[in-house]
Amino acid sequence: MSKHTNMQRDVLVLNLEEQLEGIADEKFGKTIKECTDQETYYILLEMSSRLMDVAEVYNGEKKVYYISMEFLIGKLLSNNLINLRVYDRVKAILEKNGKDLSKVEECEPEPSLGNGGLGRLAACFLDSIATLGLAGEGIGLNYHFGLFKQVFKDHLQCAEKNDWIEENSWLEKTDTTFEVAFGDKKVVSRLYNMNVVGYDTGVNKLRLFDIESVDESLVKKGIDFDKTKIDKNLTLFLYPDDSDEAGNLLRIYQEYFLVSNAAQLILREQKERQYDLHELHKHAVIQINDTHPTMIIPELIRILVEEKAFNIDEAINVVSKTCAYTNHTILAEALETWPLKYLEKVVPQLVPYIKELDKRIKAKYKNPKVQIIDKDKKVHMAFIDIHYGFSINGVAAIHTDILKDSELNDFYKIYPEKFNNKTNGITFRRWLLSCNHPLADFLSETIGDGFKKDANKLEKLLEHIDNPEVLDKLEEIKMDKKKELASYLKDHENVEVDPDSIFDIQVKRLHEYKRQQMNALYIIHKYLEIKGGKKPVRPLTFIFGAKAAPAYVIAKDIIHLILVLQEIINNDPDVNKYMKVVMVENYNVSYAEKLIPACDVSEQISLASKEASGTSNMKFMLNGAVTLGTDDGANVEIHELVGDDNIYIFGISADEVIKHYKKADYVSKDYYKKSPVIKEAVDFIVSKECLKVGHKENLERLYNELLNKDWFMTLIDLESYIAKKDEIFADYENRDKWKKMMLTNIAKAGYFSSDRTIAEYNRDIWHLG
Ligand code: TH1
Repeated sequence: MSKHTNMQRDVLVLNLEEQLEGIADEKFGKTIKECTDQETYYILLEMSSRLMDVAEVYNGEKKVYYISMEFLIGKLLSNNLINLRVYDRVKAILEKNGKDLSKVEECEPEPSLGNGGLGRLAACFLDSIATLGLAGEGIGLNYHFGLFKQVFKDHLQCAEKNDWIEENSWLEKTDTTFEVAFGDKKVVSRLYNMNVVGYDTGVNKLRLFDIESVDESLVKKGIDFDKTKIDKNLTLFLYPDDSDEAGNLLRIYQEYFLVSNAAQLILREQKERQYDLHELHKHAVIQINDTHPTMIIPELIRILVEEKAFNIDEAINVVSKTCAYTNHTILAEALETWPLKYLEKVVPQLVPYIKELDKRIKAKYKNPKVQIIDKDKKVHMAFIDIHYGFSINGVAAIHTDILKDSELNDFYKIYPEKFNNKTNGITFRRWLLSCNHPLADFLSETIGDGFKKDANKLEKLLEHIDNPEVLDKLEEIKMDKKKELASYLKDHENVEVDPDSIFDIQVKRLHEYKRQQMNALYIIHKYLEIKGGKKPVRPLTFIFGAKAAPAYVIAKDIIHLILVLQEIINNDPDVNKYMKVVMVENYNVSYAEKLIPACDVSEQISLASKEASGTSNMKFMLNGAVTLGTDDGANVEIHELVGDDNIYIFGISADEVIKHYKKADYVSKDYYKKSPVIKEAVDFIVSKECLKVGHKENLERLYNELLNKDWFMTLIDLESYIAKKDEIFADYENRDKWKKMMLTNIAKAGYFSSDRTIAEYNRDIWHLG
C-alpha cells in the first residue's frame, strides 16, 4: 500500500464511528441508532466503498483476465468488512447503537451469478488474486435475475426470477460502452465494476457487462420469456433453458457478448498503456474458465487481423501465447460442441477464422478425434482451447490424470507440455473467518492468527490432538452452530430438527452423477429399518440443498422424491423421533454459509471419475466435518492428507468405472435383482406411501430410470454406501475418536486454500510480476 493511500485509510478507520454517523446523516438525516437495519446496510455499503476507493489498485506490467460466464460472489458486506480489516470495529459500533451486524447482513440481496462450484471457484479466485497482491480482474456478465430462485410447490421445484439489483449496490456504473455485432443485429454494452478487495491488501475489479436495451418486463411468469428478442433478453438470466434451439442460440449470443466485450476491454487497455500488440502475451494472460468463453480465441485473432493489420500467422501466434484453458468436467454433455450452423447464424464473422484454425489442424493431424470441426459439422470448443492455447489444466490431481490418460489422451500425446494440474481451493476469508467466527476466534487463541495469512499454519492444531480442552471446545462450537442452524430451519423451512442428532449434509448442483438419489435410497432404507423396529442409537438429520436445471427432468424428479420422503418421514410418529429429512429451499451461497459450519457428515458421493474436483468437500472439512465419499475429485487429496482413519471412503474406483463404460457392461437391473436390500429401497419409490404424497409420473419415471438406465451406477455402490454410512454413524458415538477426526480435518485443510491454488497458477501459468 502506498504511503498516501495508507494515510487516507488511517484517517477513515480512526474515525470510523464519526464517518458512519456522517453517512447516516447525509443519506437519511438520522443517527445510526435511528436507522433501520436496511438503512444501516446502505451506510456500511457506502463506508466500504470509501475504504476501497483509497486502497491500492494493482497495476502490474502483466495482468491476468479471468473470463467466466459465472462469478458466484454471494453477499459481499461481511466479507468486504473482514478483508478491509474493520469487521470487529463495525460490529462493536453497531452493538453500541443497538444493532446486530448479522441482522444487517440479512438485508443484502444475494446475487446468484453462478450455478455452483465453477462460479464459486471464480469468486474465490478473485479474492485470492487480490489477497496475493496480483494484478488481475474478472470479466463476466451482469445477469439481472441470475440463476433462478427455487421455490417448492406441491413437492416440485418451481423457478422464479431472483431480482437482486438495487439502486444502491456494490455495482458501479461506468462510462464504458462497446458495440457488439452479431450476424443479424448489433447491441450496445455497458460496463459495471465491482471492487474486489484482498485480505489486508489492495483492490482489483470484477468487470460485469450488461446491455443498454435489456427489458426486465419481458419476464412474465416464473422464468419464461421470449428467447428470440436478443436485444432485450441477453443479460436477463444465467444459463437459460437449453432444451431447445432458441435456448442454445441465446447461450451462444451471451458467450459472444462476453468475449467481444472482454476483447475490446483488454485491447483498449493495451493501447492506453502504449503496449505493442505483438507483445500482448507479455502484458496479458487470459484464463478461460471452462469452454464457455472459448470464442475469445477466434475473436482476438479476428480483431488483430481485421483491425490491427496483423497477418494471420502473427495473430494466431500471439493469441496462442496469451490464452490458457481450465477444464472443469469430463461429462460429455457439459463439453460444449456447437453446430457450425448455429455459429454461422450468431457469429458469422468468426466462422472463417474457426475454419482456418480447423484447416491447420486437419493439415497436420489425421486423427479424427482431435479435429475442431467434426464430420457432423460440430465445433468442439475445448479443442480450440487445447490447440490454440498454451496451457490446459484440470482442477484436481485425479481429474488431470483422467484428462491425460483417457479423456484427452489424444491431445496429451501431441502437447504433453501444455497439461498441468491445479487442484482447486476455497477462500478461507469467506469459508472460515466469515461463516464461522467462533471457530476462527478459537483457532486464533489456540494456534495464533498466522493461519489467516498462511493457511498451512492450521497444521499447528495437530499439536493439540490429545488436549481434551481443545477437543471439547471444538465439539462445543459445532454444537452451537447446529443449534443456530436448527433455529434457522425452524423459521425458514418449518422443520424441527434435534441439534443432538447427527447432521448429514449434501449440498451441490443436482445431477445424477453426484448421486443425490443414492442418498435418498439410503434414507428409504433407514426409514424401513426403523419401521421394522431397528432404531438408530442417535437421531439422524439428513439435509439437502440443490437446484436442478429447469430442463433436466430426472434431476427434478430426484428433488421430488426427496421432498416426498421429507413429508412422509417427518410426519410419521413411529419414525420422526429417530430421523428427519430437510431439503432447503433456494440453496445459495448464504445458505451454504449457515449449513457448512453445522455439518457433521459431509456427503461427497459422486460416481468415481465424474466429479472433477468438488469444493464443498473442502469447505466442510475446514469447518470440522468428516467426509463420507468416493475416491473422486479432490476427495482423493483429502484422503491422502488426513489418512484412512479420518475419512470414510466407499465404492468402486475411477478405473473400474472407466472400464465399465468402455465395455458398456453395467446393467443396473442385475444389482436390483441380486440384492433384496436394493430392491426394497428402489421399490419404495413407487410404493403406496410415496404415490399418496407425490406424483405418479415423476416417481415412476425415476424408478424406471434407476432400473433401466442408471447412467451413473447408483446401484453398483448402494450396498457399500449403506455399510459405510452405518459405520460413520456408529463411530460418531465414539466421541473421543470423532473429535480427533474433526481436529485432524481442520488442521489438514490448509492445502485447500485458494491462495495456494492461485500461487500455483501464477507460478506455472500466469507469471505475473
Ligand atoms: C464444476 C465441477 O462439477 C466440480 O467438480 C468442480 O469442483 C467445479 O466445477 C470447479 O472446478 C463444474 N461446474 C460446471 C458448470 C457448467 C458446466 C460445467 C461445469 S464443471 C455450467
